[in-house]
Amino acid sequence: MRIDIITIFPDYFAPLGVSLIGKAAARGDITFGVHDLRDWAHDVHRTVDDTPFGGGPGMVMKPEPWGDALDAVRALGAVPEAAGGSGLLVIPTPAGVPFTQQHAARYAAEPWLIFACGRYEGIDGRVADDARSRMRVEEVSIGDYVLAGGEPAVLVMTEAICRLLPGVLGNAESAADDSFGFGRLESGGPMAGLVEGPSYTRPRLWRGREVPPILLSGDHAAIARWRRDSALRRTARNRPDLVARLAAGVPEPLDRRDREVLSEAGFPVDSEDVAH
Ligand code: JD2
Repeated sequence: MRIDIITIFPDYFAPLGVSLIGKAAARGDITFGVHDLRDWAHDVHRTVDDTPFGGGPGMVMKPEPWGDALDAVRALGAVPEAAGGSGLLVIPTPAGVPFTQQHAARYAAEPWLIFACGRYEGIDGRVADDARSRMRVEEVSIGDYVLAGGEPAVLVMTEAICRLLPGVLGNAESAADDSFGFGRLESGGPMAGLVEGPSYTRPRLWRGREVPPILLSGDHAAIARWRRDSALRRTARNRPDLVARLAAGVPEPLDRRDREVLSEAGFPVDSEDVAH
């Protein structure tokens, strides 16, 4: 996979040289191109921003450097990592579609991603419209809070995408674990639609606190049920939005025990809404 990033802060992407992503890049499983938008500025001061038409606070990124940068980076499409793909342009913006695990999985299957990092109050709206006339463009948001620019969003998305690439995760079983529990909100498996409960490792007794004894029982069916109960309780506590989906039978119908656990957690679930 090839990932190109256009930014006014190339140094922001030093973390891509570290950890699992850094190793995958060193192996050649991922190729990163980080490009300074100011290389395509049109004046000696390398200006990339201007005042907003119609008034308002702050500055807006000028379209000309972005148009030229995207044309130049798009011309990299002949490189081997991107062969066969036309490139998908991803533009982080607080006004975008919420980025989810499903986006991460879909992006991980692309041969070539191009990220456009805005700053100030964002990029002149014509840049995305113009790009859309020659490539696929998606505007995405990593969450309902306001960042100062797209760079941290691109680091977040890159991590979510790259950990799904074959061979990037240290151990094969962690990738297989994605069919369970959280992150796997839509993906099926026994924990689909739930956040995970806590996990435990040695020592069995720490600061007077025991690991839940069921986890040491060797009874795999009982452990699976206990973990689902634990996940349901944490989902009830932290994610009422997900409980509402579960109550509607999404992504899987709730069983009798699920409804009992949710009810005890203060979320009575109407049994008429669920399959029996
Ligand atoms: C960005 C800014 C618009 C005010 C480029 C913010 C984001 N979840 C998210 N929160 N904020 C962003 C994000 C992404 C790109 C830019 N700004 C600052 N934009 C209005 C301030 C500029 C994502 N993804």
